[in-house]
Amino acid sequence: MHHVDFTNPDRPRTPKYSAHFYYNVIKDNGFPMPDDEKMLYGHFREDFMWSTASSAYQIEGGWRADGKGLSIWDKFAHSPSRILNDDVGDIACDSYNKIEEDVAILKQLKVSHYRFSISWPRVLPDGTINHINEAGINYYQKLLNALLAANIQPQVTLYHWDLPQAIEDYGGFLNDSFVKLFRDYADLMFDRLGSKVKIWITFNEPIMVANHGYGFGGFAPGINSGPDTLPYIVGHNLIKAHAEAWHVYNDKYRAKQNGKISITLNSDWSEPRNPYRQEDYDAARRVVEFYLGWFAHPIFNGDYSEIVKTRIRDRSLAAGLPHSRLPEFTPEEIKRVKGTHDFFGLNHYTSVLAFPVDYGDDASFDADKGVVTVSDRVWLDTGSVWLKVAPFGLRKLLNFIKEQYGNPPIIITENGVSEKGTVDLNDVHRNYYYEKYINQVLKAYLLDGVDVRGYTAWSLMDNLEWAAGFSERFGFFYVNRSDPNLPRVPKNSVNFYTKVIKCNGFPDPESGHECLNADVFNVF
Ligand code: GBH
Repeated sequence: MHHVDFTNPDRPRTPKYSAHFYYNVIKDNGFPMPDDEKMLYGHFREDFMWSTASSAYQIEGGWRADGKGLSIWDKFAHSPSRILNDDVGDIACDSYNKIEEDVAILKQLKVSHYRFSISWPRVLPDGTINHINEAGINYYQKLLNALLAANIQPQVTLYHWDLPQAIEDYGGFLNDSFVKLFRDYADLMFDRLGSKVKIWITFNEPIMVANHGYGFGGFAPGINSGPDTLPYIVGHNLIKAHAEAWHVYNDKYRAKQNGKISITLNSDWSEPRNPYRQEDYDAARRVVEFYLGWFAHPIFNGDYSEIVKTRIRDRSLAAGLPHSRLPEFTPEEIKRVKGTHDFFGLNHYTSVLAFPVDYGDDASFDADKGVVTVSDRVWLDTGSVWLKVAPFGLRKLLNFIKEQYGNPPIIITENGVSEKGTVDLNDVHRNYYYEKYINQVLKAYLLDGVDVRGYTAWSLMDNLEWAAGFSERFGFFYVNRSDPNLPRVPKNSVNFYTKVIKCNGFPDPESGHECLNADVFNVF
């Protein structure tokens, strides 16, 4: 357990990681359950928003129905080898034709809210307000009416990755004119749908758009020609577009419609790989600072964070460039962007262990971050390689947001787990995941005073998991794809989530609280 330096006459002993591990076993006299893994009993605020989510391209289908324009995902999916098994979203879950079925399963879940996204090219086929597709707007009108009739409040995302291809043909997010195009689209949606919507989300997970879409190219539009600069330009325009949409809502619609509008950011939580090494702490911090802070810092605190600015500038100058590869905001822009939030929308799935790595001359987002991440081998696997079960990370991330971004109201807009392979409706792994993660949210709320307003489970039903196609399934409802009617079949977790909702959390089983033996829908 100790390394001995045999080249040194003093034979110095240096503890290895195993020495620290054994030290803790002795100190704890075995393996007691750590406090943060024990269940906490209690409930959330009375008006807590219990939701589940989907997104347009992943569920709607109807890819060319009634005048819809093509999106970058339509084109991407129809290009060879971009999506596993060459799956496409042409039909997906056919939600375009199944409003009734979708609302029925939402009612079965007993959620108070439903988060879905609008397909921009469905309502504006060429991306601009020069041509409005009324049939597309009509679909969302009908969906909203059906939800409200079922007493389910909508949470509407304007952009969940399906950019009109017509806009991409002019450079997409790389073209400054994107800012105005998005503002006009948002304005139209507030005007036409806003009387029925109290929660708006401008963008879902900007980092995925910037980094996967225009950095590695694993997501549409699949661009990987300039990973050193393009993601930063995309991110910059996206932040400005978000701010403009927020201002339109604030100036023109808020007084009358009385809703809230913000952005949804995603982040892993990160711990140091070696908890005895300061460099690993710094690396772990950089993971969250680059992931979440890239967007959260300008919007909540003003401008990019010093950590992000300094690293990208230093690495740019060291490579002989005259200025940083990260664009700069003007002082007016900093002011215009800062404060454009009514809540913090958070997507979170997993945690990582970080350590620093020098990427040398390589110039990209990952190289600028200068970190490699791995998983702890004790974290459970799921149906997605990137997703390991590490519930404690959600509580830590919520606390990080509280401390770094001024204690904002937080809506968790996604959290969930996948399976793949053989279909088994008895998805006990999903019950386990939700129980442990939601309980960490309860701890953040009750013990740490984090202002959590809502929780959203991803996803309502199995759907097109982007580049992984239909192979990874996150749903409460299994969609039988071999039946042309695409029936939604409840998994066991429907029952579990319904009970958590009914109890508004986790009452002490000893309390005999009525929700515990409530007559919730039984799947089996
Ligand atoms: C969310 O992204 C999305 O908002 C949602 O649409 C999606 O269905 C859900 O999560 C589940 O993935 O294959 O190693 O390149 C979460 C962020 C984006 C994380 C894709 C994993 C793929 C990693 N995810 N990413 S990799």
